[in-house]
Amino acid sequence: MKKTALITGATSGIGEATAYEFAKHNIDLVLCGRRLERLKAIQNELERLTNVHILNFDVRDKEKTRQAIESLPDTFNTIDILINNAGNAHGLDPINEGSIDDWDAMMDINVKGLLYVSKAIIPQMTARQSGHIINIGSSAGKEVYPKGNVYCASKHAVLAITEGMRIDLNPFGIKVGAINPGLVETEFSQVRFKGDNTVAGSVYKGFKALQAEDIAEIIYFAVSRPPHVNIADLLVFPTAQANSVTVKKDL
Ligand code: NDP
Ligand code: 8X3
Repeated sequence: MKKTALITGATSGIGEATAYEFAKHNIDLVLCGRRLERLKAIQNELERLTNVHILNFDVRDKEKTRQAIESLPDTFNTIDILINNAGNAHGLDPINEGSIDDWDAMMDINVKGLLYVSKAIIPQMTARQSGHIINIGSSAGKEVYPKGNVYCASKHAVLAITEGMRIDLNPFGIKVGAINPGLVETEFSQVRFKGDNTVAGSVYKGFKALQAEDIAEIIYFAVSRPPHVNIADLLVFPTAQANSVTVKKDL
């Protein structure tokens, strides 16, 4: 039976690559993000391979999030797979210098946004007693690094929520897991450093970072396991990275 996946943050990086990977494997797609032109362009590309519906909303807006998901047409409203991927870091500052706006953005998008999307989709999964939720955490959800403070806290929260979901949704046979990447070369650092491409580019200089496609392949692996297998928690680094602060660079 053909499955339908809803992917948040599908306009770039890991979410976009996951959309391409899923389309290759004939999974129907509901692609979400704020940048409508990008959503349309990706839809245009992927409709050659599978059925694609786009939803344009900001995960910080709980009402818009609910309405967008409620608006899904019959052919797309059975979500078998939810990929909670939308998120970013905003700033890299010591806690004594951090911006409250940056803190709000990270907690509102990475934590509360993930909850709003999940709240809109979980009831149909519990009703059907089936479904698969993958939350994109981070190595920053497993350790705290200097100046990572609130971003790390948001990703620690994603891991706690993932574990809570897995426990509470266990009676319904719903799979829940987290994929936690280390350094992935996406638009992540452009967002973190507010468009300063020199600083953003320097994050990935001198070593081969993970690519969005590497994570997309792992996400597909997770969703394509047999019914009795759930990948609960996976930490993925580039070979050059040993932990958040130990990266072998040849500069
Ligand atoms: P990108 O910046 O390339 O992608 C982020 C995605 O999130 C975009 O599609 C963006 O879409 C979406 N997004 C951001 N804010 C909102 C919002 N308010 N409402 C709806 N969608 C939003 O980064 P990545 O692909 O790297 O990041 C994806 C996930 O992976 C994030 O959760 C990130 O924390 C995590 N991660 C990234 C790592 C890395 O090194 N790159 C490592 C570990 C985890 P749009 O702007 O169109 O709304
Ligand atoms: C993104 C990876 O190391 O910048 O979650 O926090 S890191």
